[in-house]
Amino acid sequence: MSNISSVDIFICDLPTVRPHKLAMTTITSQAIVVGVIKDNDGLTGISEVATIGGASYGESTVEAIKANIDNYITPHLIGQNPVYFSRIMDTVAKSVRGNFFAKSLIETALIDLAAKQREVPAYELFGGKIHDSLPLAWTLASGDTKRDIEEAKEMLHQKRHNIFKLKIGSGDPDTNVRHVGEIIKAVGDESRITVDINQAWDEYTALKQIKALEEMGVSMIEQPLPTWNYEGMARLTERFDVSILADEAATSLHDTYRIIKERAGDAIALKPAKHGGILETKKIAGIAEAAGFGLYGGTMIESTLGNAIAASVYSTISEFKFGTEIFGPLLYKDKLTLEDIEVKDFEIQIPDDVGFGVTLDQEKLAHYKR
Ligand code: MUC
Ligand code: MG
Repeated sequence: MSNISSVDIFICDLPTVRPHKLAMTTITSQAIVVGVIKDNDGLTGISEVATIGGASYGESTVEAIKANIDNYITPHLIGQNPVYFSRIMDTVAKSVRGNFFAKSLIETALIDLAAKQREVPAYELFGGKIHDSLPLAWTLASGDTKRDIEEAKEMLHQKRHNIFKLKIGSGDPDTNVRHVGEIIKAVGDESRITVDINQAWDEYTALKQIKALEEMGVSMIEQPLPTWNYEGMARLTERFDVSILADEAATSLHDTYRIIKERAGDAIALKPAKHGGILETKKIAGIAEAAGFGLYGGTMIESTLGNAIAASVYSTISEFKFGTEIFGPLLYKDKLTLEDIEVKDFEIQIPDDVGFGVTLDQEKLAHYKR
């Protein structure tokens, strides 16, 4: 097996098919980072992480990811054997604190390279797949109720999605909850509805609005309170029957352990980038499972490459009580890989090709990189 000869990090901007409105930002173009690691035999491992709204969603920005990899992580990689990705990441962890997105980008490129050296799908390096396909939610977030309803009906018609997540953190809570009611009235019989507040409410707003959402039949409430409010999340979890999902708050293994211990939620949104890679994602899935927490296969809205990485690790996890939302590629006007994602009967199909099953389109990379 051949050792690592180079590490290259590219920042790209990909335009979306429509504005995607969250509490803290509206996405019209997504900043993503692509990692390319080569070995001495000329094989290439590739990976992607996506960030949302500069530094408004989370602490990791694309510029910081690139700078910290180039300066502090790459020196640990050159000359190493990628098959020992676990040992390499253990060494990196001892000298680089935090930087979960950067670590995820590197670890997954190492895994892609190691899998290509062995000519196996990447999931064979962390347990093998359990699922051939997984339920796939779509986020209705155009900012317009009528447009959201039309979009939902079209997705149902195409058998693309029958789980819809509504972004309701921006603007007046009463108006937003009425918007949820209208969508449930229009498509609630054929679909399951969840909401994501992206930390925007205080506890008093949450008490009033979650009661109304629960009565409407919403099946999951995602990150209603700011990340720091563990106690408030625990009180909401205790009070309501509807599931309270920790997303932005559930980042590192240690933060997630605290959520589980304090019951500051009863479900966890997994995302390889926010946890620092696939190995950490599997550990988090394990502690959540041990505590009886439900799992959700989350997304940072990656394009085809990052999405294939999430699909690969989620395929090895036994149960997603709330399904997955790895729809990212469907929100973009274009892609950086030769392959697209495949959706059949409301489920994303897990790619089985070598590595993460995707190849970089060099022309597209050259076009979209900064
Ligand atoms: C989030 O907070 O869940 C994932 C799907 C979506 O629409 O937004 C992202 C971020
Ligand atoms: Mg969320």
